[in-house]
Amino acid sequence: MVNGQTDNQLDNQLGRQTDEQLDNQLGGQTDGRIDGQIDELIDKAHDGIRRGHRRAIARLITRVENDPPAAEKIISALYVDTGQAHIVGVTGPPGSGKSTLVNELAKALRLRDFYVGIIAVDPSSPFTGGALLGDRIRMQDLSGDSGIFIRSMASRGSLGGLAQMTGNVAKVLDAAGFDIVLIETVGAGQAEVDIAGTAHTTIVIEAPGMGDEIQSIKAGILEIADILVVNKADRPGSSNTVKALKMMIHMGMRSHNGREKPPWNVPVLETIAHEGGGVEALTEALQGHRSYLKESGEWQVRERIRSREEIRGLLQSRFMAQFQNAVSEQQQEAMVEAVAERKMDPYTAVAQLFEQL
Ligand SMILES: Nc1nc2c(ncn2[C@@H]2O[C@H](COP(=O)(O)OP(=O)(O)OP(=O)(O)O)[C@@H](O)[C@H]2O)c(=O)[nH]1
Ligand SMILES: [Mg+2]
Repeated sequence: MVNGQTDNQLDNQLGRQTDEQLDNQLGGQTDGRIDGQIDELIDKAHDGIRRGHRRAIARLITRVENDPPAAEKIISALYVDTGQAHIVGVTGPPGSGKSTLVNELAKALRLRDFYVGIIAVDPSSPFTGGALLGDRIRMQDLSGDSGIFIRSMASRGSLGGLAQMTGNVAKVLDAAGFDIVLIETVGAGQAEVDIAGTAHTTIVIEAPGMGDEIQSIKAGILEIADILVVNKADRPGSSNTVKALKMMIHMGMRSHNGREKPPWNVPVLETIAHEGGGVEALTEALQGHRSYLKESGEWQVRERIRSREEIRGLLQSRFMAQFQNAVSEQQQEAMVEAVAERKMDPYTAVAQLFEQL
């Protein structure tokens, strides 16, 4: 690999076509010819990143993102190979330094000989417009490393749920032999919390300043943190933020009425991401959390929760699809009209619609 170039740049230079160009040519259909092609890609993914099949992995991911029937086939074929990777969610407010930290974390993990996949969800947030370009530049020093694979995903226009899509992309990387998959999302809403649900470990990043903490609590994001990071520790107020977060974790533990969990003390770490400060300690904490999950049995518990959610999600989409097929738009609208005008109650409407299935 040539240093400092993205896969796409390399492809263009080498006169190859990008995934999008190839896929457009093929019309995104799923006829026999393309299924044959998918079989070939799946075979390569089985051999995985250790055999250098980057292109096949990239193309499979494009398929998973853009072509639901192909995605079903791909995930079904690869699923048996998944379950090995440590899936890590990295979330936090816009501009808190997620990408910079993911970048440094990936480098530290590579030094430990791990293969690292990175999924950046919606990196060009409206808050920090042009961030995608910044990410590209920052991640340039990673793209020359054949043990690192970076993929950006836009949340808008993705078919199916974002969490489902992200989970599927992570599965392809898992099956292809990546040891760790880092998923960066802006911590702003339910979608991010859902994505954290697909991760074994969730790292929540904050920056010094009270505003951020209050925002996080509103979004319920502290609840999902396995590791808390106060990045930009070079800025004033960092130790106060650490203190405040530790206090909130403590209170959260006391008021927590949920499932009994084996003890894990959520560490609150300080980092200076753009200088690599504190990244070693974060890497250790990440490894520590993985060991904790494995040794306590919590890994299997989380896998079970995730699998249950996933099956439910797929069932829901399938029921809805079946419903949309069975009941015409006009019939549905007629019911809406009747309920809005108080000619029918919503329960009766649903009962009648259900009978048509
Ligand atoms: N002073 C200081 N600046 C930092 C630190 N870490 C990152 N930055 C800077 O903060 C800015 C935002 O960093 P990003 O890594 O893009 O933040 P992000 O959370 O990924 O941003 P979005 O993806 O847009 O939400 C960049 O200009 C970084 O160089 C740090 O530890 N200290
Ligand atoms: Mg970012």
